[in-house]
Amino acid sequence: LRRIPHPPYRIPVVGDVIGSRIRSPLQDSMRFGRQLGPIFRRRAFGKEIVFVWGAELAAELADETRFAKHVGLGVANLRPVAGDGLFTAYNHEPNWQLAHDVLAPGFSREAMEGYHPMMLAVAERLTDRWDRERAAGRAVDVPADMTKLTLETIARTGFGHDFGSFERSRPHPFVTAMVGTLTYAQRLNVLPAPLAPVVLRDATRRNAADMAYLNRTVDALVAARRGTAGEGDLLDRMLDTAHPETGERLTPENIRRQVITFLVAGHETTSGALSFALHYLSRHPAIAARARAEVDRVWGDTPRPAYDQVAKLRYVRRILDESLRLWPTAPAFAREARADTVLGGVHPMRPGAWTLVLTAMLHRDPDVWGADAEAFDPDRFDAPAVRSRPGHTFKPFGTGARACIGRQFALHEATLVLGLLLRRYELRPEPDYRLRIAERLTLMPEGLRLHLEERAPAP
Ligand code: MNH
Repeated sequence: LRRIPHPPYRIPVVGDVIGSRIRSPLQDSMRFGRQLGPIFRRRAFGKEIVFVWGAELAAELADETRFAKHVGLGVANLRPVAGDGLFTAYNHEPNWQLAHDVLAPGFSREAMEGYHPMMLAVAERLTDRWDRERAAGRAVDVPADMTKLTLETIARTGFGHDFGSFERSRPHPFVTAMVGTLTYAQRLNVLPAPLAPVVLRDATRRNAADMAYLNRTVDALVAARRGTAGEGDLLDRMLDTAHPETGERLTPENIRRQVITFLVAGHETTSGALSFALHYLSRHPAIAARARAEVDRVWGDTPRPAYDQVAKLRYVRRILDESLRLWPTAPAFAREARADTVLGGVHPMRPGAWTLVLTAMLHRDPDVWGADAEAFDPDRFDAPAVRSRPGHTFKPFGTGARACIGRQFALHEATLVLGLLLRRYELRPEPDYRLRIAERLTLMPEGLRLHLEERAPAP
């Protein structure tokens, strides 16, 4: 550990508190990373965390023979909510493999094709709303509306449920409760365990109420389905599908955990990714124009693009990739050693020893991304550029066996929505808006509002 640099002003007991703020642990870590280099550590109240963002070290950590997912920090803090659900399960818990095998077909190409009409229907609720806002000359609240969109999408495609988000002026209480538990889980990271119950007494009580609300909502949703035949969505799989080899089924308690997991994991990060992409599009009119031209070319004037027409929006997809490069909305993931090993040839690790990969900084490593790594440029993702980069340098969806199961789902949904929005609107930024990042384990552009204009006719 002594070889690993840490911030210069270390205070006994409390640790590296200078330059640390409770609301921005990630952005603080990014700043420390820039000062301290590709591997560094931070200490708070006796807990020491090692961070890695150098591309070579990160590539080593992606080696599944030496390392595996570590359920720690924010992810572990979500265990009271999500238990042994897919995202928060320990590698050794049998319910991980069981749920993975039962649910993976829900993310196959055929399944995605089935979701496509529902995704489109939800996206049209969004454009209806935005048409009204545009007509009224009102700016739109981007993160709020993207959250409505992505929550309705996962609820409908996965669970045949309608939260009615677009009919509400305030966020659905499910979202408020979810944001509450995510924020709480992040706060626990920053505070020492013995202090948390005292400092966070009110927050802890609110968190218990939030968790109870999430459980009630999900239990009602599951109860409504039991005994009726759904249309083969994720919930049907959870309720009815036995493991193809062992014949095992998910237990009711585990189903509750999975439903919460998918409702949360399935919308919060996609919502952020869409919001960042819209921010950058509003700031780069030439890039927006090029994307719009692609949408016109690939979609023609079909009002409802078909499933196959979405993946053909290659440039729109690069805009998403580039947004996820700069602001990977799940900004870090943890890796633990499977056996005694030496990271980078100099840092010995015992079995179970872990480190946090700072994706948001890995995606800015100048050795990989160049001196202009901070600049938004979707051409970094054209085929020759991708081929010329070393492996394991772009990791917005994590890595290995425990990487994101919803990756294709998110990319299809987000590409479809960006295509529809680009085709319909010119996006104008608020003149004095400066990108600010809200952190609650995930990232979101705070206070982002855009003005919509009817798009200029194609030349
Ligand atoms: Mn998703 C795991 C990022 C969309 C469901 N997701 C992960 C991980 C990252 C991630 C990173 C790995 C975390 C870790 O190693 O600890 N996910 C994203 C991003 C988006 C996203 C950036 C959107 C953009 N995720 C989605 C969607 C769904 C989903 C959509 C569901 C429909 N994600 C999951 C689940 C896991 C996961 C479930 C856990 C998988 C496992 O461990 O088996």
